[in-house]
Formats: sequence, structure tokens, C-alpha cells
Amino acid sequence: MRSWSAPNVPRLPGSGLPLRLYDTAVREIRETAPSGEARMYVCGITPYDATHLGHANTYLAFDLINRAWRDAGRDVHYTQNATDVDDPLLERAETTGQDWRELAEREIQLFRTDMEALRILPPREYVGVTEVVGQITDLIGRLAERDAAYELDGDVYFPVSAAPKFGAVSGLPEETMLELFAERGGDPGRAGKRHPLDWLLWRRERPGEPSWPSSFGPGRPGWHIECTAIALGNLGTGFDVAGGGSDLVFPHHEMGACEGHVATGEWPFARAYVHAGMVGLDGEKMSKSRGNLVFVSRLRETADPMAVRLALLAHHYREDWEWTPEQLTEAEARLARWRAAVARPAGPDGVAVLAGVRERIAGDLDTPGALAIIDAWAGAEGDDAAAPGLVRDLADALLGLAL
Ligand code: 5CA
Ligand code: ZN
Repeated sequence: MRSWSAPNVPRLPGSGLPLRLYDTAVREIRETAPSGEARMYVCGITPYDATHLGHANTYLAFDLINRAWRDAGRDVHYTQNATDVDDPLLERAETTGQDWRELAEREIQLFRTDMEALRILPPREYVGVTEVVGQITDLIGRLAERDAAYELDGDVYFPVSAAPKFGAVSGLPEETMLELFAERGGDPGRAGKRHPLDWLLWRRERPGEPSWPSSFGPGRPGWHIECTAIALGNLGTGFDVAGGGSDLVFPHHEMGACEGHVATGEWPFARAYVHAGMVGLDGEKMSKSRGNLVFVSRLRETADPMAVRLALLAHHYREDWEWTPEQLTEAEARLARWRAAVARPAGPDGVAVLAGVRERIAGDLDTPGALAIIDAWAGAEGDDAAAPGLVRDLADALLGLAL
């Protein structure tokens, strides 16, 4: 599919530091992308409703990674999917009397305009699942050749017993896995499965549902295999970062990593698993199924998208936090202060600001720390005539803020 348009990214003097990120799978902060092109896969939206602030916060975190790698001189190969056929999308289309394809296309288009407004760098490949069903069925075929697939009433499952690395990403005990699997699209209670945690690879056609032909009969893909196939097809194995919100650690990224491992024989599937925290509203995770949403497109009607971006940047990406309208008001005031400060003829030493912000970002994306450095600069006087231009450029290149 078409991606979205890229904002201009100014080049900064010198070079950024190697980026260190918290890896969910090893539970520590480590250096990423040690050599060559940096490769990243981020799980995209299920397009049945508009982009909310939780989505925006997650894509912003990976945008900062993209920008930090580029600043450190790396080429970045970034791939993202859109889950453009899935149960909640089909249900929403059904209850609202819309064609599921039109619903998906409309929400994907709104997502693109939201991402552009927030100045999120586009992926090189933006891939709808429905575009690559053939690649997905090929991958299921490879799993079947390795005895990592079995049939149950026409549906095809991955047997967890075929995955030697199962548990490596989330590190969770089986009891917790079972709970999360049931909450997040899995079917631990289905009779006839070999193990409750076996997961769906291919769902045979049900009446009224879209389907594609395959050697397992007509049907549609299971969720995890979609992202595994799209990541493998574009990035290969051993790519640098697999990412999404923390609600994807289990089962999605766990099961996807196992599919990649068993299909290719190579491990790790991704070198680092990076997860953004959950944004909530009124005490609950913001989610389409709960309906407690603040839409980016709605906020944009009255607010400067740069203020929305700055409000999100005020939180560390791994933090779980709750949205309040006051945070936007504070971000608007901060944005005005910064804009006034970069419009001055001179300010305090800009080179020190660049070094400080680079250091904070390289240390697991410490955006609150980076914002504090710019706050201090904006609040002080100085005679460095190059500083306002440099701070404007670094806020743009590293934080994605057009001041
Ligand atoms: N299509 C799948 C991934 S393959 C999916 O999870 N779609 S989604 O529309 O539900 O979420 C899109 C992205 O936003 C995912 O990375 C998800 O982890 C993240 N996300 C969803 N809700 C929130 C939230 N409340 N706060 C932060 N991130 C969220
Ligand atoms: Zn995914």
C-alpha cells in the first residue's frame, strides 16, 4: 500500500551516539543496530476506528528510534503492517452496515493523515495483510513441512510443542500466558487442540466472511503469522527491532518469534523487542473495544499537532500513563516558550544542548530529560547567535518538532 509522506529531517552537525534501548526479551537496556542498515518492524493498526492517543504514543516511540539511528549515521529500513482483515474489523463493518474493505481503507487513510500531522517518519513498506495472503500461506506451508502445523476441523494450528524458544520473549509463567491469550484474541478453551496455548495459523472460511484460496482450503490468516510473514518478507531474520505497544508482548510477539524461528531455523527472529507503555483514560487502557478514546484527528481540529506531539514526548515511552486535557494545555505553553526562544537573535550555548539531547535520547529515549534540557536553554539568556537555529534543527531532527 501507499505509505505516507515524509517530513524533511535536518542534518545536524557531528553524529549521534549509538542507541541503547530496553529489550523486553532480555529485560535490560542494550545497544541496538550494531552494524549496517538498521532494520525495524512495528505492528500497525487494525483499521476499524480512528487513531487514538495510545496509537500515536506508540508510533512516536518508534519514530524517535528511527530519528536517533539516522542521526547516528545509519540507514533505516522500516516496515509496518495494517491488520486490514480481522474479527473486530469485520464485526464493526457488520454492525454499522459498511463494506469491511471500505471501512479499512477509510481508517487507514485517516491514520496516514494523522501520522503526517504528527510528523512521524513513514515506513519504507506499509503492507496491508490482504495484499500478501499468498506470502502468508507460503509461510504456513513451510511450518507444515517442519511438522509445526496441524488441522482441527479445517482450521490450522501451530503446536506450541514445536517451538523450542517459546517463552523467550515474554518470560511469563504459563498461568499468566493463558490469561493473556484468552484476553487477546486466543482460544485456550477450544476443544480438540493439543495444548491450550496452540495458536491459529489459518482460519477456514465461515459463512459471510472474506476468504482466500490456499492449499489448506479457503480461509484467512491467523493474526501472528501475518506480522511474521511481512517482517520476514521485507526485513529477513535477525532484524534489529520488533516493536509495538506492551499489549503485544504476549501472545503476539512471543508467538510471532516462534513462527519465524521454526520456519527459518534462525534465532533470534528480532534482535530486540521494544515496547511502548499503555496510554489510558479514566483509569482504563485506551482501546477501541472499551471505547474510551481520544482521537488524534479530533484533537487536531482545535490543537496544534506539534503540541499533541510535545504532550506525548513529556512521558517516557515505556511508562503507562493517563491522558488529561491539562497535559495539552501545558504542552501548548511549552511549545510557545520554545518557539519564542528559537526566534531570538541569540541564546545560551547550542552545542551543549545538542550533546545533552543526543545523550538523553541515546539512553533508552529519555524524552523527559531531553525536554528539560531545552526548557533550561529556552529559559536562559546567552550570546551564541548560532544557538537558536541549532536548537530549532535539533528539536526537528531528533524530536520531530517543527518549531
Ligand atoms: N494490528 C495489531 C498489531 S499487528 C494491533 O495491535 N492493532 S491496534 O490498532 O490495536 O494497535 C496498534 C498499535 O498501537 C499496537 O502497536 C498497539 O500495541 C498500540 N496500542 C494500542 N492501544 C494502545 C494504548 N492504549 N496505548 C499505547 N499503545 C497502544
Ligand atoms: Zn503485529
